[in-house]
Amino acid sequence: MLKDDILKALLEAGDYCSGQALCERFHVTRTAVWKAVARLRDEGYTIKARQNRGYRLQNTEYLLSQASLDEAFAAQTFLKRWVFLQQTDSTNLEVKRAAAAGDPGPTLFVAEEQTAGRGRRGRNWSSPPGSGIWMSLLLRPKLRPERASILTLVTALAVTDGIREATGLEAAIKWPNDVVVKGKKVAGILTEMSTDMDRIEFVVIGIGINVNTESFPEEIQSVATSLAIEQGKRAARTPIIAAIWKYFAAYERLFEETSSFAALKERYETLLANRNREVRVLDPDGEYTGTAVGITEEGELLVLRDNQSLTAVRSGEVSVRGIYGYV
Ligand code: BTX
Repeated sequence: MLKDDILKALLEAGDYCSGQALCERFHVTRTAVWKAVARLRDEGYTIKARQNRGYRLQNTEYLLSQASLDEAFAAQTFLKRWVFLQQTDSTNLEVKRAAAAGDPGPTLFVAEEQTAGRGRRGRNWSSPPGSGIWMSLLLRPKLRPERASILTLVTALAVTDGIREATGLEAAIKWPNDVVVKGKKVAGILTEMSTDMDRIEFVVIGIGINVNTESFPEEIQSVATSLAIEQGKRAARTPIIAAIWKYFAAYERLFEETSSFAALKERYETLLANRNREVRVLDPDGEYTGTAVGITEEGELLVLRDNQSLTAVRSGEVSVRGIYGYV
């Protein structure tokens, strides 16, 4: 589409681009260029127009685009393909469609906005444009299906380390699929899997991160926060994305090669927000409380129950809540 071509040209230029040059480059009229610029502005881009100089894109470090991803991923070898979308229903659904079409992966979809972002068990995931990272990976790992749930833990580790490296914030993991800063949720992970007989056909790893969100819908205000709220200034999204997949590539390789979480356990426990905290385990067979003491090599949360017995809690139907807050 013309507006995407113009966006790319403005990004590459990093300075004013004359209207005439854009017309000639894309073989369109001045009105067409002007209309495309108006559409980009509607999408939230700040584009300055000056007589005799043309158009200039402002605040480019805060933008997500195919060009910014191309640059971020140029030197890595883990991802084979990455796709930026201005809007989609859900990046997890994008992955499923790509997998059905035979995409071998690893392929990453990143969207500026999701109209049907989902959490676990069909819950809604708020994904407005301009403020977050909504992305999903298509992966075809050589793992037994019963090991796939550990990929959620591997991902939580990569997201936490990526956020820490890119922002300096003390992000931590709320087992099994949230990343928190100061006890509030900044990111959620939704892992889905498709199996064929007894092997994994593909895995979808969906990650949602609140980056520059200033306020949240009332129903999640008390549990949700964003990186910008916690660090008191806006953050550029592309470096965070690049850092996360750098860590993921290393951690996932270690996990797949050894087929064990053992090598990652120590780092995971260091970043585990629940550790040594009192937790309530919402087990459908009966709730109980205890202290989270660590993780097993199978990715279960170890809880020392108030009756002094040690229980390994599997993710899935069980939820864990803090006694005094979300963690
Ligand atoms: P979850 O089921 O653990 O969390 C969902 C719950 O979190 C919601 O019921 C709501 O209370 C709260 N919530 C909703 N939106 C937000 C938000 N933006 N920030 C904090 N809390 C929120 C967690 O599920 C997994 C979420 C994965 C989202 C990614 S985004 C890319 C990919 N595509 C997609 O549709 N889902 C994943």
